[in-house]
Amino acid sequence: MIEAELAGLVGPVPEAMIYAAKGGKALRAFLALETARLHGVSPQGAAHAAAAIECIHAYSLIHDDLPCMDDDDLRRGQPTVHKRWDEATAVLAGDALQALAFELLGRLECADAAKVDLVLTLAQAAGVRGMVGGQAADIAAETADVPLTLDQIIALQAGKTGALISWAALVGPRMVRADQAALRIYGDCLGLAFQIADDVLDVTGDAVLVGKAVGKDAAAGKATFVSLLGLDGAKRRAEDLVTQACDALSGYGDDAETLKDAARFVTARTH
Ligand code: GRG
Repeated sequence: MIEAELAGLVGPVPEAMIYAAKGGKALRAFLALETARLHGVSPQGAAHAAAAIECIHAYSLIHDDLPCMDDDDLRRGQPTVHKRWDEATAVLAGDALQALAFELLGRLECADAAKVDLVLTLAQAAGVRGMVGGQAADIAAETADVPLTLDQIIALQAGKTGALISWAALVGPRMVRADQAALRIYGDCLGLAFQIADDVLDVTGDAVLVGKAVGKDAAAGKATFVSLLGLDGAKRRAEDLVTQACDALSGYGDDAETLKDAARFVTARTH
């Protein structure tokens, strides 16, 4: 979809945008489309919301990989955008993906009140109260005198990783102005389980399968779910969260099986 949006544009920035949007698991798009389906919205009807959240995600990965942030050469097994092109292209491609996300939401076909809600809440999830705030806290923690506590890490990750996942899980009820309570629990638990699984993969994962460098957190002496809970404790916590996420969906019956499978995949994944 992002490729189709940029059809006809030439030059390094649109090429880098398409490159960065490809090759991922598309978990956030899947959550948007599946929760839309649960609320009677077709894949076509929710496609712009699914593409919007993947645009924000792709932008965050491009910027996170920059030398001024995590300084990574590989992402999804391929050179990162600033390595494949250069830093200016990486910054601009990230900026343009963020702008494109809101353009896509603006073109979503749903009631105006639902559209405003989706735009507002995505801005909050991506911004200083969400992903950017979490990323800033993570960077600050690297040079702090005292390591973060478990509660502080949970709060940080709820912003850095959780906010976009939670937003994606609420696309369905938001589009039709339905009750959000069950999917809010599902999304919040899934987001935290996802981050714990990421910390576990940083310790146990194979760099080739993960598609990026592993072992960076331990090398940097960072407090993570694994350093605070131990490897088995972290895995158990992630499993408990997946169970909570699945239990929250009981009211949707068999219709929610694919979302439950996605939650189980998050802790079983190798990449
Ligand atoms: C630069 C503002 C800004 C924020 C960056 C998302 C993020 C914040 C940093 C990424 C660092 C990181 C690897 C966090 C762990 C969780 C995460 C977002 C992993 C990547 O998401 P996946 O596994 O990626 O869904 P794919 O490649 O499948 O799309």
